[in-house]
Amino acid sequence: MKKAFITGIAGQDGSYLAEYLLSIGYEVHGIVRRNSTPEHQSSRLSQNLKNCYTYYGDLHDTSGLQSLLTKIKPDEIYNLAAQSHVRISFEIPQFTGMTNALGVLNLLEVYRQVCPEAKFYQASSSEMFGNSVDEDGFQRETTALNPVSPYGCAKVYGYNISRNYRNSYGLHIVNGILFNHESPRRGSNFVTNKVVKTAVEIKKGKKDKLELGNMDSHRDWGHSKDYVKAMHMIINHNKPDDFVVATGVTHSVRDMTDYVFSKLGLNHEEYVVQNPKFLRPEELKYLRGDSTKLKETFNWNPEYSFEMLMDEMIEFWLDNIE
Ligand code: G4F
Repeated sequence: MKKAFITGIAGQDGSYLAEYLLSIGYEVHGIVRRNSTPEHQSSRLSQNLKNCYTYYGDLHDTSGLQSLLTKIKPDEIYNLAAQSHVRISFEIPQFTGMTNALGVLNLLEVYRQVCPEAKFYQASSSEMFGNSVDEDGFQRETTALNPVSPYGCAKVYGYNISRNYRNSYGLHIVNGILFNHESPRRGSNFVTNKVVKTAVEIKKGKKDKLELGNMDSHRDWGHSKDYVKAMHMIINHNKPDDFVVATGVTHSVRDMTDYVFSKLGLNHEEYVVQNPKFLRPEELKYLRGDSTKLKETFNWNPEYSFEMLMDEMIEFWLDNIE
């Protein structure tokens, strides 16, 4: 039975990845950060999953990581833990840097010393591109990295140090450069889930407006379930490499909002107001990923379209808001 170790196992991607690996016969171990409300740590991942074990841990606590990796001896390590909110990274830039940049280095060092025969996946992000777009309107593995947020800058460090460890020490380290990916498990302060949840609350008479920031930015939105399968393919490639994971389809925040409200029989223009508090000091305007390398190497194709993704999220909130 192969063993996987997942940081960020209680998050959207961590929980889907754990479920996927369990379904294909893995034993799964993962760390969650201790906080004062335990419900936050178990809301996405069922506590009764067979062959799944969680521990308190943190990317800043290298001695804890060392004893866990020594004990577990995983075959695959997935580093998904992060301060994952871009706008909030402007409010807590140092914490974001310590976690998303130095946290990667902490884990790489423990891995290199304790279980260097394992494979290592680093969760890199399309936020690293910033406002770089190739002439044909896509971002891909060769597109310049010009981050526009503390989050993006820290992720570039994580990406580069992972490549550096791969090249310097001959370790099997890979980067998945994932474009935005959502699901009903997405935190409700990310724009898709915020729009869907609030639109359903408006539909059910519980709210009368939706406050948003910039509605003109474009994102390439896929489903987290499709993307965790890509993570598993990427880490198991015969040679360690870096891959973009994206749908290749982009929508503006305005179009996504219009889609959701229309599905509920509402006109978004009657309810959406701009609140400057949700604007970012510098904005990443346009993302559209080219996953040709991933598709040609693994025959990966997303099962979910944008519409299927949004419809699943709408159904979830219709079922879960009284
Ligand atoms: O949903 P978002 O907060 O996602 P963002 O910033 O693109 O980051 C996500 O995707 C990255 C991959 O590129 C990940 F690395 C990262 O961890 C995260 O998963 O915002 C999407 C867009 C932005 O342009 C933002 O300015 O929506 C715009 N927006 C407009 N109003 C809003 C809001 N975003 C949020 N969160 N809340 C708003 O009220």
